[in-house]
Amino acid sequence: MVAVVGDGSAMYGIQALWTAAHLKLPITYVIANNRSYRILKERLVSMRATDKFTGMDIRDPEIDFSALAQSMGLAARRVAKPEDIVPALREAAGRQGPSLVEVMVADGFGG
Ligand SMILES: Cc1ncc(C[n+]2csc(CCOP(=O)(O)OP(=O)(O)O)c2C)c(N)n1
Ligand SMILES: [Mg+2]
Repeated sequence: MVAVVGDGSAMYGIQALWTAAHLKLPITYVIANNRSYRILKERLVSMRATDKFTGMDIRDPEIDFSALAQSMGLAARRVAKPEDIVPALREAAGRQGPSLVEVMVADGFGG
């Protein structure tokens, strides 16, 4: 089973990773890390015609989701190159318990 979630959304319930490790659930978690709440920025631009973003960056400090997952007992890997995604997913699927693949993606606003 694969669960795909944004970095911001992942922070609403990151403790679920501990539960998955505790119960040894066969789930591969994929976090798309764009260091922001991109959807909120996109909506502001398209519906409010503004690019004044308040509290929508998750950068200072940046969150290391792989380290976060490892601290809760998951095998985890950060991927920054597209060609590394499939091997990382295969590796994760081959494990018994839960794994996390953190995929670094563009934030859509130049960063
Ligand atoms: C508990 C909760 N708080 C706030 C929201 C409002 N909300 C919807 S999407 C979103 C940002 C999601 O950011 P992310 O998961 O990083 O997705 P991105 O658009 O960056 O890919 C927020 C704050 C929500 N849906 N649920
Ligand atoms: Mg995000």
